[in-house]
Amino acid sequence: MKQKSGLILALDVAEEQKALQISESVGDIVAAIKVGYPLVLACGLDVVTRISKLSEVICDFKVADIPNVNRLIVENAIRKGASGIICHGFVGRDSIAACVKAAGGKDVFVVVEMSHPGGVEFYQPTTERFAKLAVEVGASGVIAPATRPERIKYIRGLVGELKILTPGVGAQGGSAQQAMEAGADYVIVGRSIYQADDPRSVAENITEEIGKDM
Ligand code: NUP
Repeated sequence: MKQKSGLILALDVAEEQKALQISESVGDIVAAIKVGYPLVLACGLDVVTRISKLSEVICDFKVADIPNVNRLIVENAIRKGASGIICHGFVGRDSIAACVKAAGGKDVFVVVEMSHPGGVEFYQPTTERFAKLAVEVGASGVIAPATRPERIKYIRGLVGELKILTPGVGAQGGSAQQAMEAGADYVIVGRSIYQADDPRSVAENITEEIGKDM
């Protein structure tokens, strides 16, 4: 990912026209646009190709299957123009390694702790193992919670130079600036941007807020 800014847009809308409109308006100021099931299940995987003309695309498919199926999912996303993919950490070394191999040099980000309250239940006790696994299999980075900046700091200590992408800013209560100060490389922001009357101006405000610390 080219570091155009520290902001990644999570585009969880379900209408293609709206998705493309927002992508066009912020494509030049975000580092990437993250596309997940809400958009792809509504519009089909070709939406990835269309958005990839406007921005780098990260497919947040939270891939969590056996190695062979992980490979098939990642190959599909990359073929459609994704430059990165997000997979779950809990499926184990072979499944994550299959994603890295199938990505063929494109970015793979491993979830090591989720941002919602339930993220402390099963993910948090095992974060250290997932983070070490991400390093060992050659992932590009990890997903860590902006809702718990102290955990970003802790995870930074485990993953060294790997990229830390952090969701949970805005609607989930996290602060972009605090997340960056704790050691994140990118904040992932969805509703605060795509539900705003003027998504571009919100995106600009966030890039300015975090820009000071980069
Ligand atoms: O732990 C995670 N938390 C999280 O919110 C891992 C994620 N991938 N996400 C994603 O980030 C979530 O699927 C959504 O697309 C985005 C946050 O959106 P919002 O809360 O800013 O609307």
